[in-house]
Amino acid sequence: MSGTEALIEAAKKRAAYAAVDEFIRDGMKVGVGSGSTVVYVVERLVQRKNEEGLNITCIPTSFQSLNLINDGGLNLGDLNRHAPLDVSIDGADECDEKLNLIKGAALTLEKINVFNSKLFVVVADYRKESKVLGQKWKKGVPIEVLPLAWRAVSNYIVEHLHGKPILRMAVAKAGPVVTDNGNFILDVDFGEMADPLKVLTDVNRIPGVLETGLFVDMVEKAFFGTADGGYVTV
Ligand code: ABF
Repeated sequence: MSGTEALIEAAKKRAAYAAVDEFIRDGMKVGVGSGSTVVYVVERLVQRKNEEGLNITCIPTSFQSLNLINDGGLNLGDLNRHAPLDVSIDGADECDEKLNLIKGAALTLEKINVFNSKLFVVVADYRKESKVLGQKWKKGVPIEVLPLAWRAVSNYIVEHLHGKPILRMAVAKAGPVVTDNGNFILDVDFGEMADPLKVLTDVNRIPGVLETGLFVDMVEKAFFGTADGGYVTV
């Protein structure tokens, strides 16, 4: 691991540990997001279970987070039994100064958990913080689409919303990435988004779109691990 990679990993870990320690209490129902920063969230939850007997129920957002919960020996719950959740903790690909987010491919289950949580807390390293969405994350906004409609949705976005969509392909471009829900992902470059709510609303009204990876006005607090060995909260 290079020096920069080590700094980034340490920053993710500090953000994750700080968020868990501030927000998670015994008996809570906790939404567990996806991604590499969430690995440290679960690591800290497991530590606290072993050290202080923390007893919580975790509701996953992906196959990855389901495995993390099970491998860590945490109690597994599901949304139908446990909503409303007390808090969800998740990563992000970009977070603007109003705490709006661009999220990743597990966006639909992540958004469902967040919508059904009393609080949503974001954990990330310093590279993810920006003024305006689209300023830093250049891979586009992920949109989960039904496979039979991907080309129609893509064409509509080009013609009417002036976005540049790319169908996300699996490694070696053998075929499209398939989500945990059996759908495809369009990564759409909308440039910088001064009004992400408008983009979200315009996209979500297209038939065939399941959900969009823009999380607008959902975050309670964000923790960013910094490059100097600390973390900041917004
Ligand atoms: C996930 O966290 C995704 O929504 C987003 O893409 C990601 C951030 O990943 P990482 O923590 O690996 O940087 O929930």
